[in-house]
Parts: sequence; structure tokens; C-alpha cells
Amino acid sequence: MFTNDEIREICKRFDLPGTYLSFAPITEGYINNTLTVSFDDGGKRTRYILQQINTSVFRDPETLMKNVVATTEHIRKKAERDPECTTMKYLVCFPTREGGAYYTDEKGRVWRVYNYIENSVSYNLLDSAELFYKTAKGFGEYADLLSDFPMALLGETIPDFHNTEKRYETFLEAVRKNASGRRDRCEKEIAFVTARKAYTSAITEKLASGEVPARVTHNDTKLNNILFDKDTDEPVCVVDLDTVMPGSALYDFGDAIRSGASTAAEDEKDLDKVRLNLTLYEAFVRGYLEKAGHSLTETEIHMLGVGARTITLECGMRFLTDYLDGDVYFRTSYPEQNLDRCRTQFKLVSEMEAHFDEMNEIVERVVRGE
Ligand code: GN1
Ligand code: MG
Repeated sequence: MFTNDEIREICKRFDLPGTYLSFAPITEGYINNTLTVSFDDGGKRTRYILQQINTSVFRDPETLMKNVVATTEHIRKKAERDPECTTMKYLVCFPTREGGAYYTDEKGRVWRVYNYIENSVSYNLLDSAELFYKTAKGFGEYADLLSDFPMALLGETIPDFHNTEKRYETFLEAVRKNASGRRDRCEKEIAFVTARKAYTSAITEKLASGEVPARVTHNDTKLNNILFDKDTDEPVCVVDLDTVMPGSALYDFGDAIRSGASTAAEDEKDLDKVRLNLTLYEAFVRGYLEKAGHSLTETEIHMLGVGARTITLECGMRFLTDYLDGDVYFRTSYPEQNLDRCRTQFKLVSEMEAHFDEMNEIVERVVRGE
């Protein structure tokens, strides 16, 4: 997809020490194009992350990069002042030779460079409660590090990103338009969503009334957006910072549950394999509340289960919307993948409905210190 000469030229625009050697693509992530680039720096091989930002998804790269730079700098300064405040590494942006945060090439493509976290691995699925507990502590710590970041400094990189009510309207519009002509193939899934319209306002209404506070959140806390150390399996860095902006902790909690407490891949075709693992759920609740619980309100804590259910429905609805639109948003590797993804999410919603009382009891138990 990219040539070596092309990537070398792009790297020249950034203030990176050493000589460019090579690049390799990273295929995780449904939105941006991500590469590792290797440099020879006085005999030492150093890698960086070079990313082409998907500007049809992120239409305002200027605001996006302002958010990314401001929040990564906030964490960097904090960690330099008090190394004890974080057990993890953190991303930093490497500026262009002109001192900018990103580079726009002659084809209009937007690029940025991050440090590469060596010896790390990410998971799309796990079944270890211990590891998921650590995942929760990692995301919880990240939330905590940004809890004193002045929210007014952040722009909305994707307006109404987790406004589930608006997402529902967009979904209905996609059903009406039926741009892909695939509507007949997903009537059952469409009905699944419309029967649950009431869920879509569960959080948005409380955010609007102030009952649930807006916070600086990550907004994409899917399991593979946290890296683990290959040797110790400790969480080592939270990545994918493009949607860091004002949001709700409920969505961050929920997105980690939907992606990490599932027993199957996001595009698993055999829905019998897709279950909500309550042991993993409990592990995440424990880790998250341990690290971030002190800053959450009682309402937020009691709504954690609602957060999981809402974002899982939202995510399934977004996959279904994209399926109806003709796969224009999420990267897909085969034609029905968005429908498969949608079905796993709806299976998880059904699982959450069946176990909703247990999910809430788990939270109450953890809060009581049991
Ligand atoms: C996308 O970029 P990635 O793969 O981490 C998406 C998330 C979805 C997720 C579903 C900017 O995340 O919102 O929850 O796919 N990111 C954006 O797997 O839309
Ligand atoms: Mg990602």
C-alpha cells in the first residue's frame, strides 16, 4: 500500500534522530493506517509509530492533534514531576521539522509520529481474570491521570461520538436510505435495535441534566487499545488517543467490557460462542474502581452496568449502520464483516440483559468491599 521511498520521504518531515531504515504495517485498528518505522540512530535501532490519520473519519486533524498533544503533554509533565503517579509508559508526539504536530503531504494525507512501545503486545480476546483486572487498572489509571485536565481545552474530534440517541437517528436514516441495498438481509437486526430505543437515552439524558458528569475520557477503550509488556504481562501503555475528549466514564467502562469480557472475537460467526464472561466482568469492576473509583460519583458507579449495555448496543448499531451504508466507515476484510460484528454485539446485549441483575450485584458487592 505504501512504498519504502514514500515512507522515507514522509519521515524526513519529522524531527527524528538517525537514518531511516524500513517500515512495517500494523493491521490492528479499523480507522487509521498505522506503520512502525525503524531508524538507525548511531548503531542503535529505534522504532516509531507513523500513522496516517483517516481524515474522512477525523475531519478536523488540527483539533484532534491539539487534544492529543495537550493530553500527552499533561501526562508527560505529571510523570516527570512525580514518577510514582503512573506505573505505565505513555505516548508522546514527535514534531515535524517546522515544529508542527502533524504533516500534510502533497496528496493531502495527514501524518503524525509517536514513540513505539517496545516489547509490548495487545490482545483482541482474553480469558484471564488476572489480565483483565490489570487492563482495568491500566484504563483506570489513564482516566485518573487526566482527571485534572482542564476539559475546556479539548475540542470534539468527532462531534456526538458517543451520543447514543444521535447514533440511533443516524441508524434510522441509514435504514431509510438503504444505500447498500442490503436492508433485506438485516431486518432482524434492525428490529433488535428499534425494540431497544429506550436504552439509547439512558446516559445521554443524565449527561444533559448533569446527573452524570462529563469528564475527559478516552472514548475508545477497546481491549486492544492497551498494550501489555510481553514478559511481565503488566499493562504498559494506553494507545489510540484520537477520541480523547469530553465524554462519560460510563462509556469507557462499558467499551472495555463489551470488547474484553466477551468470550469470542468481535466478528465471530458462531453466536453460541459469544457470551458475557461474568468472572471477567467482576475482575474489571474491581480493577477500575480501585484506580478510578474515588473520582466517580455514586450515580456513575451504580450505572456501570448501564454503561456496558448502552455502548454495546451503540457499537452494534454503528456496525449495522455501516453495513447498511455499504462499509464506508470501519475497515473490513470481507463483505459481511460489519453484519457479523453487529451480531456479536447484539448477542452480548442479550447476554447483558439476561445477567443484568448479576452485573449490578457485582458492582454493589465490590463497592461494599466484599
Ligand atoms: C474503532 O480504531 P479502533 O479499531 O480502535 C472505532 C471505535 C469502535 C471500534 C469497534 C474512531 O476503534 O469507536 O468502538 O472500532 N473508532 C472510531 O471495534 O470510530
Ligand atoms: Mg485501536
